[in-house]
Amino acid sequence: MSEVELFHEWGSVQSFKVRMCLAELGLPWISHRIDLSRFDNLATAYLAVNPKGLVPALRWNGEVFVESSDINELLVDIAGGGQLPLAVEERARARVWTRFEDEVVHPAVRPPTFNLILKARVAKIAAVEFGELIARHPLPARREAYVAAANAAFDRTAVINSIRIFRDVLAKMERALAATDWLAADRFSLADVAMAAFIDRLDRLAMPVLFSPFPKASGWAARIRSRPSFAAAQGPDSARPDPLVDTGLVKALLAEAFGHTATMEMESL
Ligand SMILES: N[C@@H](CCC(=O)N[C@@H](CS)C(=O)NCC(=O)O)C(=O)O
Repeated sequence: MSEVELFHEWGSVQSFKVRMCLAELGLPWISHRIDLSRFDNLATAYLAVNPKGLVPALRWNGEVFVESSDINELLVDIAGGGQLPLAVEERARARVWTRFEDEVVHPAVRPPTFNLILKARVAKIAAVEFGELIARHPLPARREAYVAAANAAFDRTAVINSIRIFRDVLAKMERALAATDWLAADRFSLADVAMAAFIDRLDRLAMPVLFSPFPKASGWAARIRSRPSFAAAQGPDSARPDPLVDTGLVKALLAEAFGHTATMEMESL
């Protein structure tokens, strides 16, 4: 079998999904780290791999595949089914979750990640160098968002909006987990892989309190965190060098998101 090569960043949510899938399937892979803090995703060599300048990208049999959810389905096929395939209707349900992660969860994760983790990183790059680097971004929307975010003050409104979405996401998971042991079925699936990346990011953002009104989602998250594939997807600590977020600030944002009686309100959901 041809070797699987993954172009990825350790601190990227969508790369996490693919690394966890690889670990679940027990597929060996070759790692090409694309250091997003140095904007290696915009280097000519990487744009030749993925002209969109995004990670992850997977090279297999000389062909490049992008979009983390599509990559994970391909990996299941490459592994010859592995442990992840489910009954037809369960597979359809799993796709609803992976699309939800791509279209709702990942976009919601970006403002807190940028404001609480990456802003400090961007601030370290000299303005001229940053301008030159970001001008290479092939996606105009991303380029403009980076420039705006780098120059703007901390975007409290966007972060609070995301925190409210996170709570709704956990409420949705709670409802699903009342029906099945895992998100799409009574068996672990790509749905759980996709949402595991969200759990890892909530942990990195120091927002465990969001779980407190949701016992089933909390139990699911504990099961997810204890899977060897979760640790494998996280990679070594040294690979994720961003400083931990300011927990005092996160607490204040959580209180603002839910009112000053945050815990009470969340428990009544
Ligand atoms: N829908 C794509 C999204 C890929 C994506 O946005 N990746 C982020 C990291 S999680 C990235 O490459 N960011 C770099 C940038 O925006 O320049 C997927 O799921 O693969």
